[in-house]
Amino acid sequence: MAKLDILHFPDKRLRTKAREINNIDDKLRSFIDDMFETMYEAPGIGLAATQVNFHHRVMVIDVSEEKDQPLCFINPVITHKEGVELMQEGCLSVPGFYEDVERAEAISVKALDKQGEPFELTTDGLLAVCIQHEIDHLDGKLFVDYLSPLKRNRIRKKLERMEKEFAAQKTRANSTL
Ligand code: GNR
Ligand code: NI
Repeated sequence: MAKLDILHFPDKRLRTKAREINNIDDKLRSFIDDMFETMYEAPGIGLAATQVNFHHRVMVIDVSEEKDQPLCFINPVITHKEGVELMQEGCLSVPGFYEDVERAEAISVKALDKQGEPFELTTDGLLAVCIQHEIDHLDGKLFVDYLSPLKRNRIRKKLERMEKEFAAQKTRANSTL
C-alpha cells in the first residue's frame, strides 16, 4: 500500500479528461487500494483518479461515519438526475476552501465494481453530491468552476501563493541537510 500525491488547483493536469477502463486486473485493484488509503489519510470522503494523476475512469468514496463503507466506481455513468440542491463542498485538490454548489438532489449511477461486476445505485444526500463531484473530476472539472470568476481567481491566487511558499520551504529544508 502507498499514499499517493494529490494534485492541487490550478494544476493543468486536473483538466485532463479520463479514459474508460477496459481491463480490470490486479494491478488496477492494487492502485484502487492506494486510492482508498490516500482518501482515508487525507481525510476525505471521495477521491477521483484524476486527482492522483491517473487519467482513467475510476473513483473511490466512503461517506460513512465509521469509514467502513468503501465504494469503488469504475466507468461510472449517471443514468438519472432529479431535483436540485445546494450543498457546501470542499475538495482535496482545493485545500481550505468551502463553497455552496448546486447539484442534482437524487441520482442513479451505474458502474463496474473492483471485480468488474456491473451495479446500479440510486441515492441522494451527501453520497449523491460526492458521486457528482468525483465524476466531474474524471471529466476535468472542479467545484470552483461553478463559482463566479472573481471567487475562483481569488482561490487560485491564494493556492498559488501557498504552493510557492511550500516549494521555498522545501528548498530551505534541503539546503540545510
Ligand atoms: O472530502 C471531500 N468532501 C466533500 C464535501 C462535500 C462535497 C464533496 C466532497 S468530496 C471531497 C474529497 C474530494 O476532493 N474528492 O474529489
Ligand atoms: Ni474533489
